[in-house]
Amino acid sequence: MRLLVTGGAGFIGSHYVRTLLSGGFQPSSVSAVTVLDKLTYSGNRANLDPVAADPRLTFVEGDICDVALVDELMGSHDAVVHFAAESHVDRSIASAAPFVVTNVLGTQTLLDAAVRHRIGRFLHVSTDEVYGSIETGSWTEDWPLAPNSPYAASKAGSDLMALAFHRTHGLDVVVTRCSNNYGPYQFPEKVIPLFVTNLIDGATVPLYGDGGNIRDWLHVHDHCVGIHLALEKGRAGEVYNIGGGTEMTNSELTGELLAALGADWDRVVPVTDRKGHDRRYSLDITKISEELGYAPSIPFAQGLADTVGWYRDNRGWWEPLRERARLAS
Ligand code: NAD
Ligand code: TDX
Repeated sequence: MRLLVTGGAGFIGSHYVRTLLSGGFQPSSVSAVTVLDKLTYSGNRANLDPVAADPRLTFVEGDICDVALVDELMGSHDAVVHFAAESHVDRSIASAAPFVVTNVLGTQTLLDAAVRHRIGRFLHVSTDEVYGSIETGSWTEDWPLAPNSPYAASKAGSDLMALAFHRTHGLDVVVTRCSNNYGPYQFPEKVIPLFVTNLIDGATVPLYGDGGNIRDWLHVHDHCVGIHLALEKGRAGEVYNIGGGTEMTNSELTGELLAALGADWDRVVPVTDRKGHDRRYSLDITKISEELGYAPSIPFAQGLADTVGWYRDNRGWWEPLRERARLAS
């Protein structure tokens, strides 16, 4: 299988490509990988350095909205894993336009080309945020979509577009919806790497609202294992939730991070809440567990300790990115 990976220089996409080319997914029918990435503020070619010399890897710097480029690439591939997106909720509140362009139009551009070239499988990486916010219980895949942020609405648009291309054109589409990822190489604007790098630097951390919002944390490796299972064994036209099974409030998470870095609560600054801040996300992962044998394998305490250690050891990776984040905002 010749695989086209969009957004493969980002946090999750690069973990997927590094693991795939290191033989970390078994079985795997992938023989060659092309990464298509625009290298926006969150894209970083260095994320692929560990596998850069692999002859099976080709890197193409380009935009998923570029119809001619996408058409040319699609013709020489058998399957697509589509990660590329504008991914940060706060940026979508400040300016929604790039989210609609990349997440909706970019996905439609890829889907059109996939139909033209009769691509064998199109795996669309979606998010639990498309379901909205849930007070009690957990979302199953047939839950109605009710996105709240412009980011989530743009992801819901792309998610539904992918499913529509299956129903309308018979394209072999699989959609995965995952919870909050964490791990090494995550851009230091998301809450865990932002807080970790601020604490390492002796700075304060901004906790939104009352700190009671709940997220389900999923190690990026477990997420990628779930994606690969869905790519290899998922049923066409189906949606699979991928969760981590570790729900906690942002205050609880902050407490864990302070403890890991030997800092006190005086480093936490309560700030004005995010507009439209979803209270809780929670995924039911029965379907992917029973059909595809998925189970998260990295305990949160271990994953978080390893992640904190990685940021401690890799200042050279994140320091320039913090400046880039400031310039992009
Ligand atoms: P990221 O921001 O780290 O990476 C996104 C990548 O896409 C970057 O390399 C960027 O350069 C690239 N990109 C952006 N616009 C592009 C364009 N127009 N053309 C080509 N490339 C473009 O994001 P991430 O956290 O790795 O997220 C990857 C995917 O997973 C996204 O689709 C996101 O919605 C989804 N997701 C992420 C999380 C999470 O917790 N991070 C949770 C659920 C779903
Ligand atoms: O400075 C902060 N302070 C704070 O309290 C930031 C950046 C966040 N938060 C809170 C808001 C959220 O409740 O922490 C929680 C997590 O925030 P983010 O890291 O921005 O993630 P979230 O908004 O939950 O969205 C993430 O998970 C779903 C990803 O960014 C999305 O791409 C994914 O789809």
